[in-house]
Amino acid sequence: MKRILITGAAGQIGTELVPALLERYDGATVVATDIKEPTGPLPEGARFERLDCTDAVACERVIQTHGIETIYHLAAILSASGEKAPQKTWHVNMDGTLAILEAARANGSAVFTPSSIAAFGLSTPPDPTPQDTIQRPTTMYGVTKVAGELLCDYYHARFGVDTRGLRYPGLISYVAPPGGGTTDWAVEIFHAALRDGRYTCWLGADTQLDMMYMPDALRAAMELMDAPAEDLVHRNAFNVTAMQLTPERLTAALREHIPSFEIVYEVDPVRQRIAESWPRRLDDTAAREEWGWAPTYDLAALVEDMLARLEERMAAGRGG
Ligand code: NAD
Ligand code: AKB
Repeated sequence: MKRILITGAAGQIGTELVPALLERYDGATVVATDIKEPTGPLPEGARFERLDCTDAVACERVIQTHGIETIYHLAAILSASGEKAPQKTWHVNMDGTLAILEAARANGSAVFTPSSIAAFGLSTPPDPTPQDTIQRPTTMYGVTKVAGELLCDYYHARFGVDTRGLRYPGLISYVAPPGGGTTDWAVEIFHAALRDGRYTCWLGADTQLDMMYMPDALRAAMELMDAPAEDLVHRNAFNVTAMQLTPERLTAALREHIPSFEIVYEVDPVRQRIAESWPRRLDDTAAREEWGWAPTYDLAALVEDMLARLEERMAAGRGG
């Protein structure tokens, strides 16, 4: 029986990873931890514990008490929120990752830590961005993502901890709201389209970013953790991608379903600058070759599913 712990489990990814893990691993126990309570009840097989990932003693105690085999370390402060509190972002993202890696080392646990397109910067080749390339990010979030990738590599090489990770693009989902990132517009636009029929977009019409639908992101994490260790060369920072979106492109796809949908632009210079420093498209050849990564949702499939699921939730009074 698998025993899994998630940090940051009440966030955009964690909220959906808890049931996804229970579905994939029959009879698993999932300990969902966060500094805030989950917004809804947890499925059978999961339990919530309050855990600040920067508290190294508490991390080690919880991981040891539950005999945790695998940790999905999701707790972090994202890019836009990070620019409002850079020192706190360094503390949560770096001291939290160190505490989790130390607890994993003491307990023999494997660790999944997501990195991001934010780990790249203006001097990185943007389209396509190679797996191994220049990483000089300009946000505190990006700095912590590069440092986190290196720290996870170090814990594997120096202490033999089974660390693995993905560089996620922006993630689009309908269950939990995104947590203060630069790619959040691509989630907000769906809610606004259904609720108001119009969206005021803070990103430029033709600014292109890599994106992925949440079911693919969850499957990628679990498939990477299940991959035979001997097949992995990169381990902690696999580029993965599914589609490339601009506000204009997503608007056109939304109009296939909601022809009257309107978009206006009021660009936020801070988030625009961050977006322009990130890749336009990741090259995910290494992930495809080393552990068989392939996305299933393209833009059309994403839009169709997002709208249908969000409409269901709105009808049930659970979102909008
Ligand atoms: P989120 O902001 O939705 O959730 C993060 C969670 O961490 C929140 O529930 C928050 O309460 C919790 N948290 C914050 N400080 C904490 C602390 N000290 N101790 C414990 N928990 C704490 O973020 P997310 O979108 O779910 O992202 C999860 C991970 O995936 C992060 O590492 C993020 O960098 C990475 N990622 C996300 C995306 C995306 O588009 N969502 C893209 C690339 C990478
Ligand atoms: C953000 O915009 O900060 C995140 C990310 C791409 O890491 N969604």
